[in-house]
Amino acid sequence: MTSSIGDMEPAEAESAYFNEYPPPKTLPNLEALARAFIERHVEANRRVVLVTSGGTTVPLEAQTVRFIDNFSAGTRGATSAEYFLEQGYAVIFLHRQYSLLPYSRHYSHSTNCFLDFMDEAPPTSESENPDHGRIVVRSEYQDEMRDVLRKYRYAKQNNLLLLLPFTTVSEYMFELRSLAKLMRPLGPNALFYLAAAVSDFFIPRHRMAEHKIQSSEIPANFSDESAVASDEAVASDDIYTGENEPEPPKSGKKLVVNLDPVPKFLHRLVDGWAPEGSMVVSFKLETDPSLLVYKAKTALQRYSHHLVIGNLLSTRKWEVVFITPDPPYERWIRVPKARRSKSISGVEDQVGLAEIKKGGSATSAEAE
Ligand code: PAZ
Repeated sequence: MTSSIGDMEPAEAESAYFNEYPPPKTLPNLEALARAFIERHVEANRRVVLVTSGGTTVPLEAQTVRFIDNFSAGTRGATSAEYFLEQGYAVIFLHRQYSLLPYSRHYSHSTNCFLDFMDEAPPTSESENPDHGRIVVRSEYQDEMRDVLRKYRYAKQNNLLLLLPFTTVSEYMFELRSLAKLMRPLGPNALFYLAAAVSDFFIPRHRMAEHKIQSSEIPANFSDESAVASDEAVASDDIYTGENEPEPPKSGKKLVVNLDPVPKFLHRLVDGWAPEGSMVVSFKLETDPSLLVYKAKTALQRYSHHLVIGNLLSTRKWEVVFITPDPPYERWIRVPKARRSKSISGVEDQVGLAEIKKGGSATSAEAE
């Protein structure tokens, strides 16, 4: 690739990007699962939403030891997927591997260890061995867990939820493109709800180190052949991910990383990949409150889609701003203070999906 992807038109940037990377090995399998899922719901004339969730990684090495990550636990996506299911949608949940999932998020390993919800039941008869008693859900959690379990089972048994993972930004891009194209038969019954935190920068494959980047000089007379075959041994040039720039000092421990912009996939989704008449909702995360509305409005103008939901890192669980092409253009939605308490399982619900009913109006979590 001679010119930078950032300087190209969206369609040109798309082919440059996708030609540079091999598709993920799992893509054919993922496509087969998605095709069958979509066909089933086209037949049932059901609305299908593609929810993206979690952060993408940018590997620094082809055999990846180090990577740059994007912030996102997957709470927004997983919570929203549950609401979509409740509204009668089938959900394709494209998520960062090991991030939060619909329903199980209530009992995740990181915030709410599922073991804390369990107990050993007392023996029900004298003959029952107390050392091999039954494990039960603690009485105070029974109602909430029953509710979650029933909804989870319903979604599973009725094939309403398809879980598809990604890790790197290029996996995400390949999968998003394939899924959007596969969703074409859905037409206006398709909705894209893009809550994933996608890297804006990446290292092009041709500039990426193959092996683990070394922090110290490998001696020139290094000749241990068995070690050379391992991933610990690389030429010291690999420490530098830049191109046409001066070599880094060989003795220094600085790692200079030179990143290219990721092509603006939203352009291609709206203008090319997604079905005619489908709805596209994107999210915008900022940390500087003075930038949020400006950035969200700019995104809406640039990509001409239907809705940008803006949120700030520090307040994202309690307030979001909806930016729309039609009046009221900017609308804040806040969870009232009294409802900001944690649920029994300790996982906060969030603003977001309850307000997006295709063709309907916002209902819940109105501004204070
Ligand atoms: O996954 P989470 O609940 O921890 O965070 C959700 C979020 C802040 C990543 C999401 O609401 C969002 O803003 N996604 C888009 C991020 C972006 O601007 O790239």
